[in-house]
Amino acid sequence: AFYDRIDKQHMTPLWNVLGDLVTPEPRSGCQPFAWRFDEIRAAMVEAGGLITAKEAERRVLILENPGLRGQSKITTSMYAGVQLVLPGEVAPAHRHTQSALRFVLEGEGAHTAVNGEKTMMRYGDFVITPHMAWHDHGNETDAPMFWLDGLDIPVVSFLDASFADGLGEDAQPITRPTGQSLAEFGNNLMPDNAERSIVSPLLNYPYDRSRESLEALRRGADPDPCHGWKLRYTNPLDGGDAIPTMGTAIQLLGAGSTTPF
Ligand code: 1HN
Repeated sequence: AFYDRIDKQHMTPLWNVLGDLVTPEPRSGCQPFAWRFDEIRAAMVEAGGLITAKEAERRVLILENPGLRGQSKITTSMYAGVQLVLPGEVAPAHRHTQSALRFVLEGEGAHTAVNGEKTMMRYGDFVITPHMAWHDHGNETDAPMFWLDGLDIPVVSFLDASFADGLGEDAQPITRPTGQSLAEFGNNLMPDNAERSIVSPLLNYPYDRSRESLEALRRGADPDPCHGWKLRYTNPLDGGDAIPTMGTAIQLLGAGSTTPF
């Protein structure tokens, strides 16, 4: 009777839920699952025949964790999807409070523009789009381009902090030469007047450079027994993660190696 009475007043007893709120160990609805690129690719090619990148705004198939279906989440805190931009297509300019990262899965030469600078994307590149940065994509090559998107959508939703707007244009004005951010920040150098930021000023961490570092380590250093040779993508301004809400790293595992749990 007490519970019924207080329920009408929007109150509920802690002692009935405490054990579910504060658990002795993390409890996750996530389940381990592997998506195969050949299956994703086939579905994306089909999607390519059904809707254009422009019509879709972003032509993406969301990877939904089997334990979290219907929530657009790959883990409790992350969204992921695979995006296809066909030759001649554009994904129009917009911005939002969610941050995005991209790992290129197939293709070479399509571009992303971020905050007035274009970066040409190649297989294996790691590309970031910080929160509230204008961004658009285009593919002027003659081959389809696929990449994996990761966004901090669940974190931003948790804080009720989603804002977005469109530029009303396919492409934003380009105000900086391609490669400028890499020239400024990619060689352990930075402009004299660079302001500190918790988000990396680098748009693209090219795979050829990351691979070169990993190969040098493989030749000269023992692998970590669990992680192999692993390097984090960093923000050169403060040594933190490239995007603070989603830590990222690139990892090389020796052929035949297994890692302990
Ligand atoms: C977005 O802006 C992109 O810019 C991809 O490529 C996926 C998923 C949800 C919200 C915004 C992109 C997205 C997204």
